[in-house]
Amino acid sequence: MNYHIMTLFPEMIEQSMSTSIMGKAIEKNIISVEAVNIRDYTLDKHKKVDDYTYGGGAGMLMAAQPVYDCHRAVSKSILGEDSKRKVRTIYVTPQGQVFDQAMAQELSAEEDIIFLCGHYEGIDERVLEEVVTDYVSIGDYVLTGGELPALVMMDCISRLVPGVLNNEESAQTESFDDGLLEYPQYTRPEVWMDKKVPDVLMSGHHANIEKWRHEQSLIRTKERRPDMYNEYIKQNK
Ligand code: 4FL
Repeated sequence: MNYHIMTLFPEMIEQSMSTSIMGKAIEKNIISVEAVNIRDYTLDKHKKVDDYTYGGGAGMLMAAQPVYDCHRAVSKSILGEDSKRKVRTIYVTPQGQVFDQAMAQELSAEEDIIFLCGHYEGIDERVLEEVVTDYVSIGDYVLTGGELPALVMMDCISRLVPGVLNNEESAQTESFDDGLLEYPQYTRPEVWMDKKVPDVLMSGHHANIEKWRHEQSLIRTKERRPDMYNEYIKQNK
């Protein structure tokens, strides 16, 4: 998996991706991260990338030219000079489809993904029409830029790429896998602050443990995520 992030703040991407599980996956050459500074592509003599909006209103927009030239350069580095193929290009925006585990699963099969991170009030619509293949949001809120959403998506996608997690980590059944939240879990000591670990977990009876965990998942999902619970009931009728 090769990520290419078009941004005005490449250090923000490089810093976050160099640590922990991501850092290891990069060292192992399972994933690669290339943060490209859109500012390097501006033709403006003062290195400006933003401008006022036609029609007025507050705020500045990123201009089409640096974004387009940056995207051309990144695409060329992936595909070579002549290829007509389009590289998956995700514009991170609150105006997109909301990112979820299923989308992460689908994207984890790509060889290359370009993330376009906006700043200011957004990007000139004409260049978006030319380069963007997917508009993706991470939720209904506004941030100062698209870098954090891009990092969130890369984190989520990367842990689905074979070899990024070790066997123990990936074998773990987890929330969203089957459309239910994870059951409660406990480690030593057996009693903490007068609270005892549920007896069934100490019984060694694997069928009973499985049954208890599934029941707990149902109870927890109904309580905390009634939307997910209703969907699960509908699917498993
Ligand atoms: C992107 C917010 C995706 C939520 C500002 C610039 C954003 C965002 N999901 N806020 N991009």
